[in-house]
Amino acid sequence: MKQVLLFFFYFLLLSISVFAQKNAPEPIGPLPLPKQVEWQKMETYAFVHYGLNTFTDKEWGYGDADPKTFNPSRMDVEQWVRTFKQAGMKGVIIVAKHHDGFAMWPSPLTDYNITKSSYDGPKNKDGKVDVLAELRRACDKYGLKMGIYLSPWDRNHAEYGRQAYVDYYHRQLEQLTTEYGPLFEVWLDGANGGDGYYGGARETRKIDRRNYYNFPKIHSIIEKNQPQAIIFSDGGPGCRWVGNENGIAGIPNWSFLKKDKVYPGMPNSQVLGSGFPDGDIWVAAECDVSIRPGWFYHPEEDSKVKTPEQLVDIFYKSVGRNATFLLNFPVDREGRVNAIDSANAVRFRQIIDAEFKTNLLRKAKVTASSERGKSFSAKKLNDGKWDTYWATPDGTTTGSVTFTFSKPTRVNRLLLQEYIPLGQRVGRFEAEALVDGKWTQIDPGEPFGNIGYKRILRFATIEATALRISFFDGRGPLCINNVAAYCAKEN
Ligand code: FUL
Repeated sequence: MKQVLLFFFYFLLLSISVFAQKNAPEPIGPLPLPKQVEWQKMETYAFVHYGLNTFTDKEWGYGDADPKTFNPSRMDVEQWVRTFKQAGMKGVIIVAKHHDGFAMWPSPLTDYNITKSSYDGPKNKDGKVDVLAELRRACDKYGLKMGIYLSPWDRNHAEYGRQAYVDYYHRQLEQLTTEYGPLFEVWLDGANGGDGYYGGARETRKIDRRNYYNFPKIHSIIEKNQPQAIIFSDGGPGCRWVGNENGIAGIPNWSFLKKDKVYPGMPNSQVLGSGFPDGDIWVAAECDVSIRPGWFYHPEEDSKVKTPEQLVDIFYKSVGRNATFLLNFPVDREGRVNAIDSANAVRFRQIIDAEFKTNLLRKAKVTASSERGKSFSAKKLNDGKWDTYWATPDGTTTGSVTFTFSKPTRVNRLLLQEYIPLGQRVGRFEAEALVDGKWTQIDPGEPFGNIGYKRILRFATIEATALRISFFDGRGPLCINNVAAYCAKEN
């Protein structure tokens, strides 16, 4: 009898452990919200800086320019969106109000708005010119998502620095988040230079960056009216500034921040490039960069538009390092995306599409150092599906996967993705290639770093018979949903 019981006991233990390994690994926080995962999958989206500065040749308007200065000659919002679409952008964030306080929509709260300008374009449902309404229509027509930038700093408003302005800002936000349809992102800029027109006072006003705007209230307005929107700022909570305006994410790049250490306009913003490996909130990085030196259009920068190759390089340093790529287009004085910018952005996308056309690992034989069970086998790494992944058993936080080609194959790109709905886990990885029968480390010309949503390595073309990737310092069992390799045309 005792033996029978013992047998049953062992049988029970065995089935529990087998059952456990069939289950997905436990998530390891901090975790992204589903909307943060969807946002990161957008990868590239456009930014539009357009307004009085475009006509006064400034980057930071003082807040005193006559609204009549805004005078586009051939404005065409559909042309912007068509261009973004061709450039593979999945959405567009428009500067609804920059630091000069000029509203690009008919804000009933201020006269410093588009209806007082020289613009005579298509009208909104109330018979008024409204650049945001035009953008909404164009985005719907071409299937792009829309977002807004509403500068907290306002150099025009007489009450700036006092409570009345904060109420005004909250009411502007209330209107923008209720009248222009679904927004995928709301951009809260952290810049503040202090001085401004301020209703004619022309003085310097200091605010307490952390508390003045009442960020908890701002967040609650956005969350109430646009629950799907990602809130951008230096410290999130939806996504974070990467700490520079060159489009370059750090290596490694953790999607975590420490809640108490971050806020818009915070000092030491360089920590934002790599995040915190031991952070307590999920706030992935966004790389904002302009296709020209300035955010606004300046004719003398027509010869300084980033080339398609420079944009490709930024793609690898942003999307390829676990961040998103927010590419700014300074709309010109005609009211269009300038022809040079448009041609370079579209060519950029053609190059990217060509470089990632054929995944050479799709048909390669794949093996792993360990597997969690059939549902999480190594085969999930190259099945082309986002929601299936290779996972290691509980307690196994390192491992390697090997892809063997049927014949020696030329490669120069390696792409890796973690299954981020369960957290970002891999601390470090390395990649090797079997060349002429010898395992040699791949040289990406930069540290391997970590992975997250996506990591892409570029290296000189090698002819390999197999590739091996080793993962270290996992924060739990490994969950990798994609490994791909490509051979991009070399210049
Ligand atoms: C900065 C602003 O000061 C720039 O003018 C621009 O809007 C950029 C995207 O953010 O903080």
